[in-house]
Amino acid sequence: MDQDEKAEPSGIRQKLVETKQAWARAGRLLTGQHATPEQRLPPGQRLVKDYPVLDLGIQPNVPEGSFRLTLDGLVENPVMLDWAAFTALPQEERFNDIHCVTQWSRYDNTWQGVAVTTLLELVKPRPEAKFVSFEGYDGYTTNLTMDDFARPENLLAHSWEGERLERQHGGPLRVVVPHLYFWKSTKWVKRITFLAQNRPGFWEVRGYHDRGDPWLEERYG
Ligand SMILES: Nc1nc2c(c(=O)[nH]1)N[C@H]1C(S)=C(S)[C@@H](COP(=O)(O)O)O[C@H]1N2
Ligand SMILES: [Mo]
Repeated sequence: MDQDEKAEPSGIRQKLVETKQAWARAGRLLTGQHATPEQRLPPGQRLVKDYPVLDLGIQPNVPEGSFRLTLDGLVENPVMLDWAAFTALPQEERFNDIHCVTQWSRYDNTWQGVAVTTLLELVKPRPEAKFVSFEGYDGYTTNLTMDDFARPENLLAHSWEGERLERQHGGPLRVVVPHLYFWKSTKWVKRITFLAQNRPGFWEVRGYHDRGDPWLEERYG
């Protein structure tokens, strides 16, 4: 395997990726409108009742027994948590709406897991940690600023609507950052790295916006 192949998840649905990249170049789905979160449905979105599945076409099988979550980079206390250690942390619930850049929004989702603020207290990011990079077990990556990650509503979720997250939705563990488009919420999360510099992820290097605020319609960069 050469360096290029290693940098990308293998087995991804290349056609799907190319289509979404072309949409980004063409500014597809943009309405040119802005709104505030008080307007519940962001511009250009439509409400769905089901729960669509969106990923690169690889849904890795990560049994709880072999699950490990690494938090590393610019932190005082880097950790690698197994399933027992993760679920021993204080458990919380969050209730929110989610918004996918491909235009669907889903209201009223209940999640259970560990608050991001709890994890931050555990690892203690250094003051120079201004960005966060995420990696999934499928090789997917994305990025957030520290400010967007540290918000109290954000969760690392193992359950949705009272049941363990299905594998197709990122089980055993996914990130849920509801104030940004859902591509920022890594499924099958494996590693969270704290950085001084921004590190754009899979979609960000393919024309998606660096931040992805749905109410500002930050679909493409
Ligand atoms: N690991 C990983 N996380 C991912 C993705 C992915 O391909 N791999 N896709 C993202 C995108 S584009 C969206 S819209 C949401 C979809 O989550 P869902 O399948 O539970 O609806 O996951 C995000 N997180
Ligand atoms: Mo998405």
